[in-house]
Amino acid sequence: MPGLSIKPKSVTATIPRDVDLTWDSSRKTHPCFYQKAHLNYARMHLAVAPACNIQCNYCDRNFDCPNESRPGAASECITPEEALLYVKAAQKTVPTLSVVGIAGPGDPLANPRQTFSTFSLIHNAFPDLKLCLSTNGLDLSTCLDEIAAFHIKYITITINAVDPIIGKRIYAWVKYRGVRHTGEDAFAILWSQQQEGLLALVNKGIMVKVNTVLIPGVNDHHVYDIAGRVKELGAEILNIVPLIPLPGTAFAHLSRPSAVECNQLRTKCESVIRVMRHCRQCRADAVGLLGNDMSAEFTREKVKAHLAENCQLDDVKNYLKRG
Ligand code: CLF
Ligand code: SF4
Repeated sequence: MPGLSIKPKSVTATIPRDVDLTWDSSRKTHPCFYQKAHLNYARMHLAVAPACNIQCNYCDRNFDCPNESRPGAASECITPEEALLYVKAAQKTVPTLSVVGIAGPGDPLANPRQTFSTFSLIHNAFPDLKLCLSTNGLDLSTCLDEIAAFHIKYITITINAVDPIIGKRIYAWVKYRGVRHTGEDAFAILWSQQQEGLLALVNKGIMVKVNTVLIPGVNDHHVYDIAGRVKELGAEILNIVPLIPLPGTAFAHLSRPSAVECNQLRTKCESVIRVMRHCRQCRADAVGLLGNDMSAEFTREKVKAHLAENCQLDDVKNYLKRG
């Protein structure tokens, strides 16, 4: 592993946690981190992150990142400035908006300029909105300062394996510090960075959810081990999401796990970690309550029309001129 300073085995200790995150009452308005909130509080995803730094074997880049979103239609990517205007528009039309997240369509941290420019604009304009991101975790440790600077308090890391034999079947390659790795090396780097990143976030008082894609015949017998390990590292919640087998991917031939299979596994894992049961595998440009996606109302054309009607701000005028 040329150029690597972090060895996978260096992250073995259970964290000495002096921060109890369960006191954090603000999560009661986060629709994903607190189940009851999803009926009353909305989230908005800003699709500003097109690139990815790894290749999961269930992913087709023509679709949204399946780690945190449902394939179906490729998202239209927007700029950070446009993202701010989308949030301004949402303030009028989605009054229950409590969280703004970046979840793709690639990996937010593989697009740090777009991701943190967006969070900076949103944080300055709307300091009361919670900021959230979902990542594969590879570049977490290099982004900790920005994460702290913009008060990003909710982070999801997708962790699909904690064992290299299983992990190497899930990832085709990992690009780290400019070098592309494959096989067990690729997984070792990713897993090392995921552990390091998770520990660092928890020690900063940031709430971490782990998403695990349930892949039949690959990691289904391994999810309980993942649950135990990420709990040791300080993750708050585990979200088991069923594989969506996409045509043209290495896992296209696998079947989608049934709701019964998912729920049995969730119940088993609940003995070691809090488990999310209300995930909607939403799109990278989802808007609204989890059960009521309004993303069709947030196309470029509709946002422009809404802003022209409702706002007189200079930045809006400039945006409309640029058209
Ligand atoms: Fe979005 Fe994800 Fe934040 Fe929620 S979604 S970035 S944590 S604000 Fe939520 Fe959607 Fe499931 Fe994600 S229902 S796919 S868990
Ligand atoms: Fe695809 Fe997301 Fe995996 Fe990147 S992290 S390869 S976008 S599923």
